[in-house]
Amino acid sequence: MIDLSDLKAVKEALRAQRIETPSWAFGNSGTRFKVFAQRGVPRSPEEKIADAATVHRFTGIAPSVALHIPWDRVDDYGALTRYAKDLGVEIGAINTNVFQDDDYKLGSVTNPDPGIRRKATDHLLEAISIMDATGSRDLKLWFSDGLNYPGQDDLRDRQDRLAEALREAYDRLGDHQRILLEYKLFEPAFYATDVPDWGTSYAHCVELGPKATVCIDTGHHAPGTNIEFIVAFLLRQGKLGAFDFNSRFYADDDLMAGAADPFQLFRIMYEIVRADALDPSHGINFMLDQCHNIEAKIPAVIRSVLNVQEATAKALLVDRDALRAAQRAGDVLGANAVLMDAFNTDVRPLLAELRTEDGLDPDPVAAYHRSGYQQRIEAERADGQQAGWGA
Ligand code: AOS
Ligand code: ZN
Ligand code: ZN
Repeated sequence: MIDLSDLKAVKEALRAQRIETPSWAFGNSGTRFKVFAQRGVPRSPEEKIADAATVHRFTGIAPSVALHIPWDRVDDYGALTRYAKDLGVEIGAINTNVFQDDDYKLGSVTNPDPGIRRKATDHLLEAISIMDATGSRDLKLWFSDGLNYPGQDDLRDRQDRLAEALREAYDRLGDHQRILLEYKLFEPAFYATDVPDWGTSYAHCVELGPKATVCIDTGHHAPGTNIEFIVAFLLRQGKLGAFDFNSRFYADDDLMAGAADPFQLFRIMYEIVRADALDPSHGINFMLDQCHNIEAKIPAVIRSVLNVQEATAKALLVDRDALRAAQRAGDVLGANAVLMDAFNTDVRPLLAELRTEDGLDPDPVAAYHRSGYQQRIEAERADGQQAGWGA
């Protein structure tokens, strides 16, 4: 059993933890079959930011919100940034969208038509200009580009086109800005995807230079993939830039982080702790990328933040000296037991204590329900808008 009495260092590490919420998690979303509308969802980027600020108010560890262009397009990004600041949050990663336009049927930056490639690359450059105005560090790129049929286009030419667009965006980055290149095994393309896996993303990032790093979306792998290995590998190479946390049972389900496989989340967070990469100064952006199709959105985002926090607390509890000793001694069962001991520890009392010490409610979800915020937004926001996916 782990001794929970003297945990000063663990608490300090948890206090420094930061999780970024996605603006699109607060809006209506659904599957390709149906979008179930909810009452009180945001009608504007400002209202999404207000909801993100509410999540931060109850959790204390979610002080930034990622935007998505064009879903969060406004005339004055400086004003939006100030609005966010006044509510106690910052604007985080800027996500691009080169997947919701008829022009992109055959791809965006890898499209065989140079005119369409130009349009897609210009969107990436526009996103960097928005980052200049918001002070954002991260440009997050996910390309839906790919092929449905063998022979449809030239696999290798498409890599050249991708590299060319990435280079143009990279060269436009300011000193403190960087590219996060996300990968995804399949969907919407089914035969071949142009950035299908971490290796492809990693290779492009290496080619680009130090300001390009990989974003791991936990829902974007084949079943059974050992994600913590990818985390460990990329950390060792200094090429892990960010996470899009969410849960998957089958494909890119975008369910709440830590809901489907809390053990996997713990194993991932252990690799982060193992590399001393939890602190924001290390530069990893721990984001959520989720859509709450049937559950209430704000409590679901709060729950997800808490799930990541719980997995982190358990990872911090791993007795690393004992683990290393067992590993060096070749004690297979002993080493495994050290890890499982931490995973099986109930960290909820510790986290409740931490929140109370920091002036937060020990139970953020219950506090949210008591706060009256949900009733207020349901009354104030007559008709919400789509998050974008169902639009
Ligand atoms: C798509 O499957 C990805 O997970 C992206 O991160 C996407 O850009 C994000 O969900 C919002 O645009
Ligand atoms: Zn993602
Ligand atoms: Zn995804």
